[in-house]
Amino acid sequence: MFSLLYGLWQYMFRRDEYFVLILGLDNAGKSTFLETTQMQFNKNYRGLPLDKVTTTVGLNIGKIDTGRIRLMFWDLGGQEELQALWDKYYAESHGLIYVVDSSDKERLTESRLAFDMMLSSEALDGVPLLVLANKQDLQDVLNMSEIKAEFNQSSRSIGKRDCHIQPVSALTGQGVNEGIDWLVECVQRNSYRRPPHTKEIS
Ligand code: G3D
Repeated sequence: MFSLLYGLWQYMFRRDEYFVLILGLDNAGKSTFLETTQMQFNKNYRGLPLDKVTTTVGLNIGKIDTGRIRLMFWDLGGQEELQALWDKYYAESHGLIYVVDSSDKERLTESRLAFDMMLSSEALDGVPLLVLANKQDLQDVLNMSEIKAEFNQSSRSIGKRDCHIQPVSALTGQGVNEGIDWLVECVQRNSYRRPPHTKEIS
């Protein structure tokens, strides 16, 4: 009886928190994606107009609540010199979002190499991975097959973790909800490996 009541109390007053890293090259659209995600998921969120959002330098923090789950985002700068800081956050993360600029054909391979370097860290083993093919609202961008062909070269480092490529536009919001819904399901499914932080709802 006690455990039944305790379970009910936990269900009603506690929430699971998962940490999600947002990575990718500079200019890929990470800050814009974080801002749009918070606007779409948080009622009453008052953020910046998207044309005032500036590139991620250092760290942006954000959060969304969906059902009884809270995702805490760490959006890290993608400039080459800042990529060296990414691995400081790996051990604590429950999910990964990697943002690719679909309009930047010249930097596609550079983006895939940074992605490979990221996945070479054992600290990320088994962590669900959402790849966002961003800026799909623009004309003449790389399509999904072109992006998949490039990132398929990393299939060994992706391994058996949950992985999904989602076409999005961080600017218009297209595809953002679908991507986040997928990730929420995966981090929960992976919680036997990376348990969430459980917090009381205040
Ligand atoms: P970063 O944080 O990864 O460095 P930002 O990238 O979010 O600062 O975005 C870099 C530029 O790309 C910004 O333009 C931003 O408006 C634009 N951008 C981001 N996402 C999209 C998208 O989905 N579609 C389009 N068309 N543009 C996008 P500026 O001009 O401010 O540099």
